[in-house]
Amino acid sequence: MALDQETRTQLIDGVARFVRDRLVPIEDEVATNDRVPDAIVAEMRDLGLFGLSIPPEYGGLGLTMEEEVLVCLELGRTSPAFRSVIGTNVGIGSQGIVMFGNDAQKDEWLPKIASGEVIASFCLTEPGAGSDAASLKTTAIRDGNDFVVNGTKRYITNAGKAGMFTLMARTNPGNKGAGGISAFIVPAHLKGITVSKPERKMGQQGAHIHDVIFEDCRVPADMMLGREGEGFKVAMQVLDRGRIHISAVCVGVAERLLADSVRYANEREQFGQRIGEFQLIQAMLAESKTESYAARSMVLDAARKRDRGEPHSLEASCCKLFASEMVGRVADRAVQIYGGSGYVTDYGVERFYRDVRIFRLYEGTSEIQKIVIARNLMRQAD
Ligand code: COS
Repeated sequence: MALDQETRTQLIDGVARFVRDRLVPIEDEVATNDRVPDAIVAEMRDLGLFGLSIPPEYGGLGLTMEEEVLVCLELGRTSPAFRSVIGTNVGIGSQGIVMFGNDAQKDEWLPKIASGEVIASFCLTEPGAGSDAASLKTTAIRDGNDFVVNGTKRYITNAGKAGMFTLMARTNPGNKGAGGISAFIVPAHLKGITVSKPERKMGQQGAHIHDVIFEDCRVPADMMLGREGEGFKVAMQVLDRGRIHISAVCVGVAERLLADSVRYANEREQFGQRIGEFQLIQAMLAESKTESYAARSMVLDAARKRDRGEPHSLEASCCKLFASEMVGRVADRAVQIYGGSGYVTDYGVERFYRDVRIFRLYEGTSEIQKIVIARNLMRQAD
């Protein structure tokens, strides 16, 4: 159920204040140290950010998708690494349980995920299965009351801190396609799980990705999420939702970069006037505004569609495609408007330029979004 107007305003204002007063001032420090301070994580817990999408009966805020988008628009106004701290609990790590978990699974995991006591992580991607997720090779073979899991998952966000994994594995090796895959909740403390050291990456320092290696890891059969053979659909529906969430973050970052660009254009003088007086600079500002406004409108529309219980896979992919590409262009223009300073670390613009590159890759590349959109169009026309 949607929040009443007053509570919604309080929440969004509270997040906006937290971003402005607590996160923006330490963006550079977090990037340099590759670490979000524990005190900040504790404040995120207190604000309820880990439980944005978890139903209130399990201790979360139970936001609608539209409300979650509004929060993400605010969270996007700082380094995306901060959003990543809560991202998997709010999205891909928890939503399999919210959508497909049975009562016992929900009772056990959701309150701890909502409070941030447990970090939830999503294990789909493998060394040989990125965009072609249905070709994943990790197996989960039934043995008595357990499934025995073997395989390697790659680039798994928050795996180093995870208390549980939502795992997609092949329970029927005879079926090499999507139908052979099942989803599981896997407590991170089980024997046979190794998490590698974090990868070094282009941007979003402070957010970490790891390999997760399963070797004869025995997962109790009652940890299966949904029905056997339906794990791919669990993953796809989790991703449909996640793509709206990520799109909102892209819009938030774009709005931040545009605000910074406008401020700089108003201050910086060349040829005896503020650079914002030049029409070529104005054109860049206008293009960034138009595109971020379009993306904002799309994301809110897709979120409302989901809230109404309507199919939204196509719209989620349209948003992810447009918003992630859009923020790349906005970041590029921001560097251009800042000129040489845009390339210098102290100004932070080059950091955002690197940070946003991942948006076109994770939770489905731009090319995958185009496939999803086109297939949906063709199916609708059938
Ligand atoms: N919701 C529900 N079910 C879905 C679905 C969705 N959004 N998308 C696909 N399915 C179902 C299909 O209906 C099909 O079921 P049936 O066999 O019962 O008809 C099944 O899943 C297989 O779908 P499809 O044939 O489309 O699978 P493909 O192997 O062709 O791949 C893509 C589909 C490419 C869209 C998928 O692999 C994908 O999204 N890849 C990107 C993965 C990704 O985002 N990775 C990021 C990792 S997380 S950071």
